[in-house]
Amino acid sequence: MGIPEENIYPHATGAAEALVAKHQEPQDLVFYAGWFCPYVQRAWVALEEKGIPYQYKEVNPYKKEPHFLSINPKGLVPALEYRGKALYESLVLLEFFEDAFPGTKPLLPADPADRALARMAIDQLNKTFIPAFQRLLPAKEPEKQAALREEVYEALRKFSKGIKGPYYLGEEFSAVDVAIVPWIVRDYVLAEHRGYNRADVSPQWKAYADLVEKRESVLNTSSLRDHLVDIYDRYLRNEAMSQAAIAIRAGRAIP
Ligand SMILES: N[C@@H](CCC(=O)N[C@@H](CS)C(=O)NCC(=O)O)C(=O)O
Repeated sequence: MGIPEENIYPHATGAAEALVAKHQEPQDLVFYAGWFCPYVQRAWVALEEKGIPYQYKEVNPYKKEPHFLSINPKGLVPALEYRGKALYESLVLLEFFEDAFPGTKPLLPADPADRALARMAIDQLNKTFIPAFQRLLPAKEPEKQAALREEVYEALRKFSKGIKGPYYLGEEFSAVDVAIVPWIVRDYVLAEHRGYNRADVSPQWKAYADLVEKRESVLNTSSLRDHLVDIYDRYLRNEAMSQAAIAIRAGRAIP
């Protein structure tokens, strides 16, 4: 018996569907992706920003098919194959793109200390905002929602203080923006169901979020909201069976 997530809508829609259609030719880099996944969108936005050639292959990671498990034994998207090697973990993939394609537009600053600062901001996001976002989704009682919403706000206020503007590191869209933007694209779920409001975080946050979600690479890698509703409804009812949902329920770190 499988899990309900095995029946998610099978492919990208809207602008993302058009982009997928342009990336079907065989390439050295095969990108195993799920249209709905924020971690996939990180890697996908980076590929687009850098103009790296890739072949897009849609995977339903909830089905745990043997071929996909042979690429990523954790059974998570995104993953990729590059010249006979299998790689995964969205943030590792961002670093890989920087290292393997040096002639492309950099997403990390040139100065080593500035690179470290960018990585620290990303690390902080992964440890605070993203788990808080994930914990707020299934919270039902109003008091619990208020407390968890505050955790989201606190993480974002801390992040906002570092925004140089208009993007996190200044004039250039960078890996820090890539690492957070998929959750900005999806924060309407918290706004519609959990009382979240960008303006309640801070004016800097609202201006930043309103800007980055309109970036071309972000729009082009976003599917229509229609089929995301099913996925997020399961999170909101606390019935999701993804590895992240199971980890959050058990009080463990998300994989
Ligand atoms: N830490 C991983 C997380 C990836 C992840 O959780 N992907 C989800 C989809 S958004 C997945 O593949 N889930 C399959 C499952 O939960 O079984 C990364 O950064 O790439």
